[in-house]
Amino acid sequence: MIKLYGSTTSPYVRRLRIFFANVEHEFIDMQIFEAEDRAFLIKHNPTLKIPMIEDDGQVIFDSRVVFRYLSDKLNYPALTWEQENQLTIIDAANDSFVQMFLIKRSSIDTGEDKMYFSLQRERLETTLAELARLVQEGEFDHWNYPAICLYCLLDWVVFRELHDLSAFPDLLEFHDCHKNHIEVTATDPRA
Ligand SMILES: N[C@@H](CCC(=O)N[C@@H](CS)C(=O)NCC(=O)O)C(=O)O
Repeated sequence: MIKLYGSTTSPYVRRLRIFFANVEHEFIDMQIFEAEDRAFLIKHNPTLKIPMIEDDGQVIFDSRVVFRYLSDKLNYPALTWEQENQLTIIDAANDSFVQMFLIKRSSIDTGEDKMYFSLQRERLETTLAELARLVQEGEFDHWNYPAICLYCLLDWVVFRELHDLSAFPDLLEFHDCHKNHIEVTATDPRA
């Protein structure tokens, strides 16, 4: 059986848990900043990031590659180039949010006027604005993998109170519209 290593709060893990909803798998909930699980990660995954999977001895790192691996295995259609770009935009925003979150958890003031922080803030504005435009154009009307990834990003931002999304009503509406899927409620990090 496929083993999915992750945590209940990571938006990158949650997208796979939702995508894996109909695939038999074991979910291993890790505390990656605590000694025992960190030692496991160091041994098996040099990126020291979750998610990762293990399937029949094959270890795969990175949500995007795991998605590709599983799509191949299940004969799902590949993403279009437009969808690949949508994922890149979602991941760019997600990575910047993760960085800012970890910096804040290191007790550093991310509001400071520093180049690194302005680059992240600028990227968050451009990526969120583009995602809002794509939502408005109907690009996320189907509950497919890119839409799942967008939902997980937005719900994590709301859950961790990382950004005021009120300037992006389309994103808030999209978020609200998808909150009741069974696989979404089953993976709610607040539960
Ligand atoms: N590109 C990776 C990003 C994964 C990622 O950033 N995961 C975070 C958790 S949300 C992590 O493990 N961070 C640990 C760290 O940065 O030290 C993916 O898509 O899987």
